[in-house]
Amino acid sequence: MNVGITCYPTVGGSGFVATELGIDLARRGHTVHFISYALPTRLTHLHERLRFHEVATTAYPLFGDYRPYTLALASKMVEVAQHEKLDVLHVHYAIPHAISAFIAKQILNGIGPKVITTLHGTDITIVGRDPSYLPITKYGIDVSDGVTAVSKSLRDDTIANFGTTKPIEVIPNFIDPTRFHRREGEGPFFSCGRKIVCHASNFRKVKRIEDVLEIFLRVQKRVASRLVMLGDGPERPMAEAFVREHGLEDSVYFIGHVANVEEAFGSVDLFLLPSETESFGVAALEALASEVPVIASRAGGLPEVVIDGEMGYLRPVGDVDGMAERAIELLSNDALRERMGKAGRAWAIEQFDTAKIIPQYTDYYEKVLLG
Ligand code: GMT
Repeated sequence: MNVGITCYPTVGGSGFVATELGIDLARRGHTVHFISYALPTRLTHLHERLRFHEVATTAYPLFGDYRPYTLALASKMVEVAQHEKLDVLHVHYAIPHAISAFIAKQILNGIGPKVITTLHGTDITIVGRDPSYLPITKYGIDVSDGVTAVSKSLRDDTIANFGTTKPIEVIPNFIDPTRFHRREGEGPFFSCGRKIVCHASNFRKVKRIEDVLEIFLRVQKRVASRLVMLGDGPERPMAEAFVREHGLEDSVYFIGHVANVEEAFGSVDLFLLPSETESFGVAALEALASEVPVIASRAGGLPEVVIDGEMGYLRPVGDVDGMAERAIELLSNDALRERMGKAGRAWAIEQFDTAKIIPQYTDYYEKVLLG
């Protein structure tokens, strides 16, 4: 198949998932055309069947600060669909990608690719619910030829928020277990005999970064430990101020964005994801595959990824005391941590192995193509 993929190229789960899907499709013999305003962060892999098409938005004084990206993207989709004979145009994150794809399809007047929209999370639970985007998000979903969601929870939220009757196929996010695995003694954070607690995200409000720090504040009083913060974003200045205020400079490391997260995850002891909401939580899955137990909030799709009491613990959103208590328990008990770590990896492979999930996408493409 010739597959067009549009995603946000920046650091974020939807872009990572879209990029890894594209790379895997290319390895399986499909030709994949990424269409976006910049090269997706994780598209570092060279393959003869992988192409990138940059969307340029020309400046014009009348546009002011508002260059019409949605329209430039639609124009590029038309061009790529025509010249590369796309069978499927798979857009990740509804806003504005589903609408650009719809416009492209209208321009192509029935001879273009089928449009499949994958819903990822905040496009439904936060941004898409905002009155300024709600009608257009619902419309983008309704006019797509196929719609997938990364968890049952997100599918249910979509139906509840938008009242759509569009069938939504649940295809969960996936993991390559050969990339994410335990790296005992070889990771970058092994030092000084302290336990390593880790968080990774884009440091947005929804991640509740302050809760990560509050949990660690309690943990480090009881267990010799360090907190490794991977990623960056709007909440980082607040987090750095918190660390200074509590005198934690020697225990909390802000690493920033890292390209090879697998090396980091393979060498930590515990992963924290206390988000306000999380449609899936790819980072939690990456930790599980690396044999790292996860403590997360019982929110959104996280209970579909982390089984409470088997490979970590789920607590209500904001329950920093409960999460800290469980973190202390896990960090103080090597046997328990190891058992949960192994259970998490086994579950990740059983449920979310790339080898099982990618065929669900190609089967779905074929189903949509058959109409
Ligand atoms: O909001 C983010 O954290 C980024 C966002 C994205 O679309 O880039 O992540 C969402 O999609 C990921 C991939 O499917 C999911 O793993 C995340 O749970 C989801 N984020 C939220 O629901 C908050």
